[in-house]
Amino acid sequence: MDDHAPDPAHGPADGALLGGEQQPDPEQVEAGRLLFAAECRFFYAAQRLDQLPEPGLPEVAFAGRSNVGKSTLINALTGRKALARASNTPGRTRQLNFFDLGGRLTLVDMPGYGYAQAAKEIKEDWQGLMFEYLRGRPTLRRVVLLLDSRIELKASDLAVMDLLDRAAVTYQLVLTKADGVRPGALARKQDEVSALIRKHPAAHPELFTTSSDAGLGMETLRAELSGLGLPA
Ligand SMILES: Nc1nc2c(ncn2[C@@H]2O[C@H](COP(=O)(O)OP(=O)(O)OP(=O)(O)O)[C@@H](O)[C@H]2O)c(=O)[nH]1
Ligand SMILES: [Mg+2]
Repeated sequence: MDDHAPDPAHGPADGALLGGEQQPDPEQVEAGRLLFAAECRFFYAAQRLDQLPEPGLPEVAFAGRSNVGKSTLINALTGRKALARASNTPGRTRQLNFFDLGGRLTLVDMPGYGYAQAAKEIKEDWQGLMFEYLRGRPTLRRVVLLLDSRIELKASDLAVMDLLDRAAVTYQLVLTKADGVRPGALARKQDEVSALIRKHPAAHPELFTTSSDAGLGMETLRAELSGLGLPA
C-alpha cells in the first residue's frame, strides 16, 4: 500500500479521547475521509506575491507561529509522511507551498511567523507575503490558525487574529500537539482559546483540538474542511 491514503487505524476515534466533544455527523466524517484519501500533490511554491499561482480551486491555508506544527498537520491530514516538509528547526517553511487535494481543494502550507532568529529582512518578507496573501486571495475560503497546546498565546497570535478580522477572512483555531500536555492543562487551554474565539466575530465558533503525532482530531478536522472543497 502506498502512503497516500489516510490510515483509518492510525489514531483512536476522536470522540473517545475528547469526551464527546467535536462529533461531526457520520456523513461528514465519510466525506472528509474520502476527500483526504484522494491524491495530494505539491504543485507550486511562491516566494513572492507576484508569483502566486492563478486562483483556481477553493483554498485552505494553514497559518501559525513557526514550529507550531503546520507542515506536520498537513501530512497527518493527508496521511502522508513527508508531503509538506516538517522540521525541528523553526522557520523550516519559507514560502507559500500549494498542494492539490484530489482536484477539489488546495491546501496551502504557510511560513510561520514570530521566528525571532530569522534575518530581519527575510522575516519581513515572509510576513509581508503572508499578510498580502491573506488579504488579497479571492479563492481563500478559510485560514486554519494553529496554536500550540503547550505554549502560552503570544502577542503575534493575537495580532494575526486581528488582521484576519480586519481582512474578513474566515478562520478557525486549531490546537496542536495535544499529546504534549496533561488533560487538565489541555482543558484550561481549550477554555482560554474558546473565550478568545468568542471575542472574534470572524473566527469559526468551534475550537478543534489535534495531535498529529497521536492522530487525534484528524477525522473531525477532515470532516470540517471537506465542506469547503468542490463537490466530489
Ligand atoms: N509532540 C508533538 N510534536 C509535534 C506535533 N506536530 C508537530 N510536532 C513537531 O513540531 C515540530 C515543528 O513541526 P512543523 O510541522 O515543521 O512546524 P511548522 O509550523 O510547519 O514550522 P515552520 O515551517 O517552521 O513554520 C517538529 O519537530 C514536529 O515533529 C504533534 O502533534 N505532537
Ligand atoms: Mg512548516
